[in-house]
Amino acid sequence: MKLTRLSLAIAASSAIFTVSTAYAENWRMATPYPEQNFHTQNIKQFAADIKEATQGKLNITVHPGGSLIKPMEIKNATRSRQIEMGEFILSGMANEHPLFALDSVPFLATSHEASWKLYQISKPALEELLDKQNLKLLYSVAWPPQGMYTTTPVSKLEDLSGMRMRAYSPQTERLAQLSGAVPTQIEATDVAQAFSTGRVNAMITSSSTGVNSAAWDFLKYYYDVQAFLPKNAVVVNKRSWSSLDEDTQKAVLAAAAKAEERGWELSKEDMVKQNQTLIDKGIELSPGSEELRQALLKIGTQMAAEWSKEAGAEGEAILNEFNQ
Ligand code: PCA
Repeated sequence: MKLTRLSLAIAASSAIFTVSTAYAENWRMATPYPEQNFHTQNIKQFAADIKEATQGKLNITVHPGGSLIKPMEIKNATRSRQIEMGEFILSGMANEHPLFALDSVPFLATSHEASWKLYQISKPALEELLDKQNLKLLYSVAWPPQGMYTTTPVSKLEDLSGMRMRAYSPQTERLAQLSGAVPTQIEATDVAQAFSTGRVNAMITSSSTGVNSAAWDFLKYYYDVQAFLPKNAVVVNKRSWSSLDEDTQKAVLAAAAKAEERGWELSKEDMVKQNQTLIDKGIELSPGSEELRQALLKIGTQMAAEWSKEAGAEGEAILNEFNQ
């Protein structure tokens, strides 16, 4: 076939186009939580920082709220390189390995300070575990402490008996079971619907998720028992990571360190701010009765024993260091 001058021009310009697009990497990142949530806001800033630091060489598009990949599938989608980056809640994967459940052992680490300490101690093991799964840990941020939301007042454990409790991890499921409630796995973005249709009438989560789902529309009580602080992890596929040049990798690591620091601060701020929002919106917020707290503590002790048994020597070493 004879090449016309026009087709030659098109061929030449598309060659230039190919070169310039190969220069800019466009990555997709999936996250589970809604746009307004502080983790999501932090991730958006993280992506913006990377874009700026690399002068547009690495451009990450963030898809929040499980819109691109379902929350529980984000980790595997990143692992298989369906997407390059993802955020997931570590304890959501607790069935894979006890290390993923560590931050959600009730009443082991109940403040941001204790949770940070536990994170630092367990980080090398966590990085290694994720590395084996073809994932590089970029950073991790805790949620505010987890409390109990209910549609009817609860002053003792028996009041939870038979309640339909929303769970988001094997640990919250176990906690519901041991409380005498019936657990149902529901994503954070589906909480409002699950309550309004009567599928659940209780949940364990933070004030952040309570506010993000406008809990005052469908329930009345929040017992701020501060049971544990689960963490989200931001990971990148290892092959995608290796495809970046050294300068870009450095820019990503610097942005990740900043995002981690900012995220923990945001989490502390959100706890105070959203507890107040719940009160302002008419939720009855209380620390919970002594009787309820003692009963939950007892459940926590049992779950800690179960965790230790499962986690073996590695778990014991982490707990020993934490308790020093
Ligand atoms: N919010 C998330 C996880 C922990 C939290 O505070 C949720 O409820 O799914």
